[in-house]
Amino acid sequence: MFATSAELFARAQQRIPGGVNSPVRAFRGLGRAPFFVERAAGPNIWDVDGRQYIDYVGTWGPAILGHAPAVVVEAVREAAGRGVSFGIPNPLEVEMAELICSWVPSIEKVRMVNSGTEATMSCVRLARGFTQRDKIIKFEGCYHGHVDSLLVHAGSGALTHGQPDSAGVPAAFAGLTVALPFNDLGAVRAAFRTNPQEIAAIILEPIPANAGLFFPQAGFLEALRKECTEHGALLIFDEVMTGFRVARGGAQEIYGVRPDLTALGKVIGGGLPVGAFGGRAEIMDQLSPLGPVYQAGTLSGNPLAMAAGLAQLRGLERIDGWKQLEELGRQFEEAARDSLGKTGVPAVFHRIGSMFCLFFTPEPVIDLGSAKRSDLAKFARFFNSCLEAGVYFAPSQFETGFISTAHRPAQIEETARVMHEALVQLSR
Ligand code: HOZ
Repeated sequence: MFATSAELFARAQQRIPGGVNSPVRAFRGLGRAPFFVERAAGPNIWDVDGRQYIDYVGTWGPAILGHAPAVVVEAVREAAGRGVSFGIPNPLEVEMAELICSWVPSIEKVRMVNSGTEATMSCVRLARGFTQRDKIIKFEGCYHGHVDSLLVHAGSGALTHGQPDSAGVPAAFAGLTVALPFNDLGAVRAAFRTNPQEIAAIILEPIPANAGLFFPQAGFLEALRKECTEHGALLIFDEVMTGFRVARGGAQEIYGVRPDLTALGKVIGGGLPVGAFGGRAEIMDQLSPLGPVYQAGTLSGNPLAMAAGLAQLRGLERIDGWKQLEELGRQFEEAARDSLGKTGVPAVFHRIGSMFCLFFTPEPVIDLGSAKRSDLAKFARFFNSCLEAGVYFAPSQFETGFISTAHRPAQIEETARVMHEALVQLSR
């Protein structure tokens, strides 16, 4: 039997900064301490205190088939029997590279890394090496991992904890990052004008999902593509969240825009630590040992991670997972909109496929500025009511919810009941 969450958190705070290994897990601003997970299966997690939850965090995205799906567990077990790490090429890396390139047409060559942060960091270095330019454009509220030059007006935990510009990032690095409001094409054009021949790349989440969830306005991504091409800059899509989730070929498939480079993670690792970055062959061939841009990793292409990722991706395709996720997402959305209508709570609901967010603001959310108008006290009350009733949503207004193929309509119905009750309480 494990210690209780309270005991574990007290011990953790003595030895782990803030008691957590990633800040957003600390549940700050919610008036409560985090719970500790004992196990997870399908759509559920159980904490060490014996409570069961319907989970809509899904380990922040990777658990697209639910937790511990048999295909993934079996693949990892089988691969582990043959060795857990080689540090030399293995056949599964080749299979993974071929699968990624065949599902995402803009990716002609790909390299595996161990996290989304490594993937975006490598994209930026490669873009700088390829274009021989130093500056990059990013968008406020987009979060690309904890890369120095990308922790400027960042989303996710950095935003939740009020540190969108991290200490420890030299001003000289941050000075090379031009941060602009999302969906503001005029600002992008002005940035190209005032930094002629200096912008190496634009990096963005094509569907920003780390400041809540909002969408590119019609024509925005296409216009970014055009601006980059005209100015000799690269277009980098960070599809760590959306890749293989919103569609088989990610957000770029939905919007029909071809980036030069793409960063991937989460779903491709089946829950193991994995990232990847890829794109046009002439750019990727600038990487060492072919080219002058250095990038490496002892555990990159790790056989367990490759086995887990391949099993998950193939499993998803076998069951036509994206269709199922859309149906579950639609059911969830109908229930949420119905409750908002009945209770009159001023809120904006966003969804694409199995990703969703409920912003506690009456105004449209199109960028970080509008997302930040959300009522965080209301969010905290909603989150806590749902958690107490056995539904676990992401512990921050500035995160996205995820549905998995393991969620059944009955669980969505139960979630709808719990959400409705929480909204009724908020409306009083
Ligand atoms: N939004 C983050 C990942 N995209 C949450 C995970 C974390 O920072 O621990």
